Amino acid sequence: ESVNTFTIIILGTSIPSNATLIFETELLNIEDGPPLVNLFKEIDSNEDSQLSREELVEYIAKQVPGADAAELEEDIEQKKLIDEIFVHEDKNKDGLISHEEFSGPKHDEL
Ligand SMILES: [Ca+2]
Ligand SMILES: [Ca+2]
Repeated sequence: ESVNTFTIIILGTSIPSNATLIFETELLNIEDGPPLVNLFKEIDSNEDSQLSREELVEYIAKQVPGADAAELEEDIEQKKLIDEIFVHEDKNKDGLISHEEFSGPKHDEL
């Protein structure tokens, strides 16, 4: 059984380790180095250059086999951690993470 660990730490090193979101997934293994994806683009499903909470939850749900966004939102622990991400990433507190605010991988040339 190959279960890799996907951590939301890829969203940014500014997130304290006690707020690390850990998911077991067979889809990703980014522990061995920086991810080669433009994560911002991956999460921004409506391409308005802002990450909404909804988009983040949907993205995370996609990484967890068998989970869906509604389930994640009902999980109090996950909810807390998603809140935590917004506290750290959403610098101007408008409820959206802009491309500028986002501290994870967000450039195509990475
Ligand atoms: Ca968006
Ligand atoms: Ca913001």
